[in-house]
Amino acid sequence: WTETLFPGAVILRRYAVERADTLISELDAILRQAPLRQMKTPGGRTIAVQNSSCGEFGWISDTHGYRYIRFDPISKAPWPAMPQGFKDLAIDAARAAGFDKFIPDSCLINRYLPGTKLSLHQDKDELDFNHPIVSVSLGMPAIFVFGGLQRSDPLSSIKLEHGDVLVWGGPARLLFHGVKSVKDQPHGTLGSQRINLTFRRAK
Ligand code: MD5
Ligand code: FE
Repeated sequence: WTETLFPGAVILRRYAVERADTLISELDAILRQAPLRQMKTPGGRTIAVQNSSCGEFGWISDTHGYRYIRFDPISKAPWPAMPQGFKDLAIDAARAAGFDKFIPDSCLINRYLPGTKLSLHQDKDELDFNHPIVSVSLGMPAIFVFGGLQRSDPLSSIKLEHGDVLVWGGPARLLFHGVKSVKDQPHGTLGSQRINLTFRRAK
């Protein structure tokens, strides 16, 4: 079932459950080509969440900043292609939320181990904020936190579970958001990890 959390922000609960096993096996193949790694912030700190990407562009962070690039800086090869099933899921979910022209060119893969959190931030590294972002949660549950357009705005929390899909577009596209420290509640197929796939139009 679906619920609007904020104008432009729609949660499609368990939307991806039937596709999850396929997503996970395709994800395994991607991560063999482009392993998860911990990136550095421009300020020199290590990002707790492990990242990789697939698609035409991958998101990276290093001492030079945050950006989308065509090549994996570890392998120097293009990022693994985005599987058609990933693309279809993102397009279908965006349409279900009312965004019918979304075609992702980037899928950021985030892995949270127990104790990993993601601090409050905005997603501003993309070229055109008119495109929505589609976020797919797999594995362990997490508490997702979102606020308003200013860091100081009041926060709301929502539990994200295996198969839940969130679409952030229109007036919700630049909301501050984060993830609370993930508790160890091992998941049936993924064990002690939470995977989040974030589909974007980077360029
Ligand atoms: C996660 N990842 O659960 C989240 C899901 C990230 C990130 O935040 O940047 O990798 S994406 C949630 C999101 C995306 C775009 C806008 C908003 C939330 N929002 O306005 O709240 O790993
Ligand atoms: Fe984000």
